[in-house]
Amino acid sequence: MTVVVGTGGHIDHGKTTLLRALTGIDADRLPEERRRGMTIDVGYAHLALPDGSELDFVDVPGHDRLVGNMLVGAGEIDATLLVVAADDGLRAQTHEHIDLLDALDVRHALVAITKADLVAAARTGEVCEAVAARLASTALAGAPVLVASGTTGDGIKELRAGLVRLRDRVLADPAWAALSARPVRVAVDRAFRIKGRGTVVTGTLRGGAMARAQSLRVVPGDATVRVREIQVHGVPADQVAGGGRTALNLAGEAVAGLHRGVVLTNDPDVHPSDRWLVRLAAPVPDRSRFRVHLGTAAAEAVIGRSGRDAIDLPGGAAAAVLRLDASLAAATGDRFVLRRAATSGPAVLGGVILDPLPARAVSRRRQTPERVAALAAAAQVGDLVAVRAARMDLHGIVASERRMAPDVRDAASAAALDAVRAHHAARPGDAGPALAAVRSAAARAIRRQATATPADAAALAAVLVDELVTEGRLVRDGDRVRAPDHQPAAVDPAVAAAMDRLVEALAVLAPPSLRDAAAAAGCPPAAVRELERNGRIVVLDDDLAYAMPTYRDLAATALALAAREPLAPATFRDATGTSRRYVLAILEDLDRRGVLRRTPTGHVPGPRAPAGARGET
Ligand SMILES: Nc1nc2c(ncn2[C@@H]2O[C@H](COP(=O)(O)OP(=O)(O)OP(=O)(O)O)[C@@H](O)[C@H]2O)c(=O)[nH]1
Ligand SMILES: [Mg+2]
Repeated sequence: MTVVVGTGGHIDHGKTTLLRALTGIDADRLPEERRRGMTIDVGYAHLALPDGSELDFVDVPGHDRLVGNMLVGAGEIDATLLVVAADDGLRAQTHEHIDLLDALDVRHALVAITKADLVAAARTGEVCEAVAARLASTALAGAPVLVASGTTGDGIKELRAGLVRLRDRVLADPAWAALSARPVRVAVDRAFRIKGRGTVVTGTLRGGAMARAQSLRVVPGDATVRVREIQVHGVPADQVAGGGRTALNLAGEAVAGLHRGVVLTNDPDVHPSDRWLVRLAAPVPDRSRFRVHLGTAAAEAVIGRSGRDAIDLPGGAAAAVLRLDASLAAATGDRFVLRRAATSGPAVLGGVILDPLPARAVSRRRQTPERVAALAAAAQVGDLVAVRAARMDLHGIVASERRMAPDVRDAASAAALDAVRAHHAARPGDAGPALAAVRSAAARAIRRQATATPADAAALAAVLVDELVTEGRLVRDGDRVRAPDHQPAAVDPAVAAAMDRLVEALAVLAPPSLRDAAAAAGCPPAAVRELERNGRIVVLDDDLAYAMPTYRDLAATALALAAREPLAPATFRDATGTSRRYVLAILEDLDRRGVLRRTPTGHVPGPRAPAGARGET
């Protein structure tokens, strides 16, 4: 596991020179950088330590116009090496970089006072004190301050030792262990093509180990790429532990579109999103505009802090919704920076993503200060279990995991039990309502409490009713449900047998006339009505009825055909091997129920067709 240290500090204060003295590597790799003697884009270096491990460096520019590039580097570091020139002291970008590192909550830092060879020791001492005082109120507070010269080499040995101690502090941080337990995530900082080799990207490897031939999602987007080759410091590796700088040679159709800012990951919690619920270090006015920097990406963002989104959090922090002009790869707990070029110097604000996919519609009513504060507290400390619970509480459901917040589950249970009780009250002798009706009642209750698609609500409701049965709060008899204390009136065994015979007679594609079939089975009219009410048969017209399972099959066939192209009666007749009389009655019935819709060219899926059958994906 390799720790990544990012430089910071004012232009020309000696960052790149210091890295060269420490590592022997010139991080200024671009011809223009070498010509002008200044860093323009992020550069990289690494240092082999006596214990055989390595330390990686990201070198950033100090120029005031290149703060965006500074943040590409600072977005994926574990610690910072803040550089201040003894002859110049704290300057504009020293302050700005400190503010940005503080906003990103970079808590591990080492300060190097460079160019000590140019001034008297007393002056160097003053600068040391000034830097320590400036850091006192930031995340970098208490950082050791060392004095060196990048040109004479004085103090470089001590600085290396200081970097080893810095690394050890990072490794001892529980946040580091938590990070390495996460899935793989690489925020791309460079993407380029090498002739004969294809596309190579570089970035800091977050999360656990990565191996050759592994597939990764490209976020944003829905493509995947395959890792063809891994290189660490120019040396091929079959596998790398998390942390550290990595170069990846990638295969897959999406490689051509890779660029700085995209994320390669196998983490299901990383989502492409242009709307985030966030915690800001301090409140800012509704509709203010900022540039947001996250990882190696950036976008323009507008703050939403009106109505439900204007929540104040403990410690002077504030919740807000950020609307971005582009989708970025985001996960709960990610830290970002907001920057605004104000008239009186640049303004910087740090934040944490609370929810990359904030609630919409019905679930928005659940966005209370208490729930958002609970999510913020969990995200702040990176407690993933607590984050999941708090996010479910905020949304009401987690459809993908078929889970509901306790209050939603309670409401849905109450609706299911009420439906059963109401049925028993209306028809005391009846076996109980149909399972489907009870599930529907629960599904409706879920959709009153939380934003859920009809299909998700139905799936959640089905699980819930099963649980109520398991818990003994409901009893299920076939496709009927009843209360545990409900005793249906005993049915005359002779009539029950006649009912069964009739259902069987109607379980064919072309059933006989209902009247004849009932007479043949010995089933009295009241028992026929009972079968219809209980959903065991479907009566299409005075003299045509089907057993329920047969009817369901026919309806499914009709729907499948209609989803492909408008369904003509003759096509349906041929597909089922029945006659015109039957198919017309079935199509009419499905039209009445809204499952199909009649058009001049034939029947098509109707407004109440199950999702997916309407040709929508
Ligand atoms: N005398 C002296 N000169 C130094 C020292 N460190 C850097 N310099 C000189 O200061 C100038 C700027 O050094 P760089 O290392 O490029 O500064 P930088 O902080 O990387 O600058 P940017 O990347 O543009 O922000 C160069 O001419 C260096 O030779 C030092 O310790 N002593
Ligand atoms: Mg430089």
